[in-house]
Amino acid sequence: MLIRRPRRSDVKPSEITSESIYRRRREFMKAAGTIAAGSLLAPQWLFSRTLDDLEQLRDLGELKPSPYSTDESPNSFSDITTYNNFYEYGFGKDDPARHAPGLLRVEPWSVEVTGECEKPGTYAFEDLVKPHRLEERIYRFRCVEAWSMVIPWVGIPMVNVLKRFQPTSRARYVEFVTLMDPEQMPAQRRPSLPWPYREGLRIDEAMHPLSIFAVGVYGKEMPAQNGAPIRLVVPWKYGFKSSKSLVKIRFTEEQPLNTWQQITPEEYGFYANVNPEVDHPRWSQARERRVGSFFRQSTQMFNGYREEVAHLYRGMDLRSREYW
Ligand SMILES: Nc1nc2c(c(=O)[nH]1)N[C@H]1C(S)=C(S)[C@@H](COP(=O)(O)O)O[C@H]1N2
Ligand SMILES: [Mo]
Repeated sequence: MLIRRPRRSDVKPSEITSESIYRRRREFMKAAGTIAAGSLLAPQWLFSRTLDDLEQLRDLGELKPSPYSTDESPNSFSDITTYNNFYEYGFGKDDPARHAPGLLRVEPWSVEVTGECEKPGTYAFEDLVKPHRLEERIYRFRCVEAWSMVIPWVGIPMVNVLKRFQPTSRARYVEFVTLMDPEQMPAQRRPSLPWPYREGLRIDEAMHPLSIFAVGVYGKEMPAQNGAPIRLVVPWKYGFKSSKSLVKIRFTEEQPLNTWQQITPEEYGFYANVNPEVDHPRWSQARERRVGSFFRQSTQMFNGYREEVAHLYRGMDLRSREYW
């Protein structure tokens, strides 16, 4: 089934009206003493390109707030959509915003599910998302390059989606693969990376309540440059773990090889948990630059999600290369 909706290329980074409204409403709701951040989606008429353009998605006006959200101030819509890593569109931070919106076709979109599960198959994007209530998750996001942002994602807990595929007892890891299509992703014509981009998680990491499939930011559907129409977000890990524009989910028994580990295993591993005490071989990870702010700030263990996730790594020496 093909659903008509406006192309994401219509979302311009300069289109920040909705963001200021969002912020104002947030302030207002805070003042009014409510914590229902998720209900702060502006009325439909305020947005030209909101998630409710996804006609088939359910109850978008009821975007669910989450206790996992930080109350740190989110970066601007402009920061989030013009300073990106999406090497399929080039290595420059502004390349994705310049090229992805005009080239990436997200309609129709489907995700192939394979490997160790009872319900493999090809799922239309709409069918993947429709049964779930969308949540707002305002997360810290830390790139291994030592910059960070706070991003108000819209998404679905990954566990809720993965459970539907009924992973078998042999499924110990999950692999997440990005679209491979040099027509839509021109840098794939060159072997700058071993395409397609792929990442993986241990199954318990994927099932952790903080892990989400994100389908939007700031209450709008996902901009192309951020990995439309669906990408992972795993906030306690370095940003490279979150594959964009997802087309394949594979349950595996063996630990999958992720793109960056494949290219430079001496620099990147599989786990990539944010850790201020383990430096990158070429730079320190102790501090980070919050995009838009002048001063550097300390990086927190597990990007500030230690309480939630430390138990996943009990007994592992996180300094050892094996767990980089
Ligand atoms: N397919 C794909 N996914 C990707 C990347 C990429 O180059 N290609 N870059 C990763 C890196 S290094 C980061 S920091 C984040 C950036 O996400 P953002 O642009 O939405 O902030 O996407 C990650 N996912
Ligand atoms: Mo990154």
